[in-house]
Amino acid sequence: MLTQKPIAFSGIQPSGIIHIGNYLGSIKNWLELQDRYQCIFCLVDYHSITVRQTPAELRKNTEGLLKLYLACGIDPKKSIIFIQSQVPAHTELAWILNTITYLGELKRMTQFKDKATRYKENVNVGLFDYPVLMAADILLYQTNVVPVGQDQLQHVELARTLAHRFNQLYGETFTIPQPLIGKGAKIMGLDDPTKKMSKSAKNPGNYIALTDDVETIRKKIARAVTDSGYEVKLSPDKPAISNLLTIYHLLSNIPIKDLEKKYTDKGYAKLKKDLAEVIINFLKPIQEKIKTLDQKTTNQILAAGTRKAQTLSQLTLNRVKEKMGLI
Ligand code: AQP
Repeated sequence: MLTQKPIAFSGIQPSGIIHIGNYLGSIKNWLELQDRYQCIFCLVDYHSITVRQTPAELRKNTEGLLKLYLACGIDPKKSIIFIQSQVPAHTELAWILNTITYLGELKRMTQFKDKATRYKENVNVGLFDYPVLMAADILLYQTNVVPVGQDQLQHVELARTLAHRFNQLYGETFTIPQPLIGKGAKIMGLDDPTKKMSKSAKNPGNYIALTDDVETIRKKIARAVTDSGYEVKLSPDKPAISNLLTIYHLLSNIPIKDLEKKYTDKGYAKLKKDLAEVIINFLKPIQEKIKTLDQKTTNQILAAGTRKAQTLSQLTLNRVKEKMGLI
């Protein structure tokens, strides 16, 4: 069923509406891989329920995320697209991998520490175990590369460790995956440039969602925090302006040096005003494309992707069970 191309696997949680950080850190790189790799793109809904979701919202966000994948340019003729909870091998392999994962390894995970602080009222076992499920997602498809943002690097490292460990314990079974970190490695929050932009942020002013309308984008960028001073410059002591310049550069392809020159003596307000228009123009074709996608088409794409994912994942799961002596 698969070509001889190396395999790339990645996913996004339907835990909100994806933002330009998800696009620049993740989807933009996916698009570039579609010809060279057999790409498998998952909607990781089991991951998203590690934080409390409203059922109706989760359903809407999952359908919306699928449309956004397609509108951004993920091509179902080239790539396999499916929903994690529709392929049971993911949770089955996660259970198996749990038995070779050490508590200390999971306690070190910065995403767990961060989310356990943010969601104090719901520090559940799933949140702790998230990286093992992610390792299962990746290893089930004999993945060669995992295109993700910088924030997910630690989790991919764990997947590599578990693959090595399993292979040593039970014999060669899993391909060892490599992380692939793109240029838009980490986009920071518009309201707090010391933390990453996050779709589940309480303040919607933290992010620009790919579906935000023109006025919302202008307002959010106008309100984005800035640094002291007035110089438009990429610098560690200017985290807010550096973040805005990075977004501008990645969406327009204009080198940062040229942007710094362009905004010399023009101040932050002009930079923000122009950046808002760059974002609006960038998002326009994506938003237009979403309107053309109907339910019947997306259902057919999902059904085809699920069938392929089920077949592939079962091959690996059967091999794993056999190696372990599970009948
Ligand atoms: N701020 C970011 N900059 C660059 N890349 C990012 N990614 C996420 N935030 C940024 C990348 O997007 C992909 C999908 O992420 P995810 O949905 O699995 O969850 P996440 O990393 O936890 O993203 P969010 O937006 O912060 O979601 P919530 O708020 O639900 O936790 C990944 O490849 C990630 O690296």
